[in-house]
Formats: sequence, C-alpha cells, structure tokens
Amino acid sequence: MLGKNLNHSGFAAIIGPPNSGKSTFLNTLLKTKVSIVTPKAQTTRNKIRGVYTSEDFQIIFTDTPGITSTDFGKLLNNWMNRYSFSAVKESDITLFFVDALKQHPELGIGTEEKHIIDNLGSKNPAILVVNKCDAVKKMRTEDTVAVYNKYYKFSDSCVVSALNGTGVTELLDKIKLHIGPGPMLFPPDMTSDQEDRFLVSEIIREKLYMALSEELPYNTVVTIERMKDHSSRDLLMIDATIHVARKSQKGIVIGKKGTTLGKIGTAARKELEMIYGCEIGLKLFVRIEENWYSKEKLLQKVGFEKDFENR
Ligand SMILES: Nc1nc2c(ncn2[C@@H]2O[C@H](COP(=O)(O)OP(=O)(O)OP(=O)(O)O)[C@@H](O)[C@H]2O)c(=O)[nH]1
Ligand SMILES: [Mg+2]
Repeated sequence: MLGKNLNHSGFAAIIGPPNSGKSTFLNTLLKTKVSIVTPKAQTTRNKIRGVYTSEDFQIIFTDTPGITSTDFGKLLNNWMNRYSFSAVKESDITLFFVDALKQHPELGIGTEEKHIIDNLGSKNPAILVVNKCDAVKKMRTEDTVAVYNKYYKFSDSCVVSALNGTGVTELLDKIKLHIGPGPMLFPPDMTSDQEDRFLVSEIIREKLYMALSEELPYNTVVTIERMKDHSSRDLLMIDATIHVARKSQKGIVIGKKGTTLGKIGTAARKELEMIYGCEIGLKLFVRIEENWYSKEKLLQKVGFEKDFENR
C-alpha cells in the first residue's frame, strides 16, 4: 500500500565516469532493463530512476550520465554533467562507480575520477564501487580500493561485477545501512517511473549506438511522434524520428539502400515486442536538425529538461 510505513526508504545516486557500468548495475539489481547499455561511452544522457523494493526497504536509484572533464563544446554534454551532479544533491547516498579495467592503482586515482570526487559538493555518504571485477585480478581491485580510500573519505566500499551480479547483494546491504526511516514512495511492483515514450526512444537510441560507428551516435537523438494501439489487431504502432545534426549524417544513418536504418529498426522492434508482448509496427524517419545538441530550445524540443537549477 502506498504511504505504508516501511522501515526505511531513500534516494541513491549512481555516478561515475562514462562506461563504468552504472546502467548495467541498475538493470542487474532490478532484474529488468530500465537503462540502456552499450560499449560506447556517454550512453546515458538523462537521469533515469529505478525503484528497488524489498520487505522493509525502498531505495530509489538515479542512474546518471557518465561525468567527464572534457569540454566537448556541446550544450548537451554540459547539461549531462549537470544532471549527474544534481542527482548527487537530490540523494541521501552516492554510489561512486569506477571501472576496475581502467584503474592503474600504482599511478594513483584516474584523472576523470579525481575530477568527479573533487566536484561532488555533497556531505552525504558515498560508497566506492569498483566494478568489472570479473575482468581483472583480485589484487588490482584491492589496490584500487586502497588508493581511492586514501584520496577521499568514502563511507564504505564494495567490489562488484554488474555484469554477472557478483557483490551486488553485498552492495545493497551496505546501501541499506545508510538509508534512514521512511515510507514507501512508489508501489512495490514499480521498477521505474519512465514514460513509455521515453523508454521506446531509448531502446531505439541503443540500437543506433550499436549500429553506428565512432562519433555519429553522439550526433543523434530520437523522438516519438506517435504510439497507438491498432483498432482491431494486437499491434502497437510507433512512429519515431531520428534527428541528426548535419545533412551528411542523414545518409549514413539510412545506409546503402536503407540497410542501416533497416537494421536499427529490426533490432528495436524485436526488443520492443519482448517488452510489450505484442506485435510492433515501427516506422523510423530521419530528420536534419542542425546542431541540435548546442541549442537550448532544440534540446528542450527533443526532450531534455533543464532540471538542474539548483547548481
Ligand atoms: N566485464 C564487465 N563489463 C561490464 C560490467 N558492467 C558493465 N560492463 C560493460 O561496460 C560497458 C558500459 O556499460 P554501461 O552500463 O553502459 O556503463 P555506464 O557507466 O552506464 O556508461 P555511460 O552511460 O556511458 O556513463 C558495456 O559494454 C557493459 O556490458 C562488468 O561488471 N564487467
Ligand atoms: Mg549509462
């Protein structure tokens, strides 16, 4: 029952550099896909909420865009960094993710990681999470924990593999120690507060990232024009637009004889059919929206909200 007094409830921000496995962790913990994952850095672009509920706990996680100190000169990247830091301020606890594969403890902490820690701006507890332990030797994760603990006063630390689930229960137990008393804020069967349209646009963007090489995915954004049930069949009709930043990019997204766009559409449709359990009729359009990622009005038009006024 909503509002029922649980023992504990609270908010946890998941932050860290790009590609450290933040979204993978949230999906593994919730046993469902709430946040898209790709091997490319800077996949997550918004604050994505995922809700974990057990007998006496509810923790509302916020997955965030990977923070980087690089100035890409795009307003979108600036907004992404600000989303991430604002999530820290809005939460009771921070999970600071580092990628074990990228750590060289003998050289100290990484540049990007140092940038994030130095700008945390919160006195709330932070747990160091060394992820991808499945891919490195145990000694490297232990040395990484030691190096980070020397640099910052973390409340706790945990070594995990978001991919295979190692250490995830232990991390959850450690988070619980820092979550205070509070009521249930979301129904127990709810894992996300995302709207359908957002989830669908993200699934399409994930397939775009997988199909396009190098920089091109970063120049695209997806909006949903229509989502409508067919009047007589078990069919969900979706029209989506892929916005590109320049004329030359349109042809690349479409590909020779439409092959690339076809591949993206098929992959997205298959996954959406699994999610919705019905046939999906997906139509994809490609549209040029010059430098959409550097213009505030266009960012808002394609679905980004300026919700970090507190920073
Ligand atoms: N070997 C290994 N790979 C992992 C693990 N967790 C994530 N990955 C991989 O790392 C890549 C990035 O994962 P994401 O979950 O998208 O990382 P992220 O931190 O959300 O990245 P951004 O959204 O770009 O900030 C993907 O290819 C994942 O499969 C892990 O525990 N072990
Ligand atoms: Mg992510």
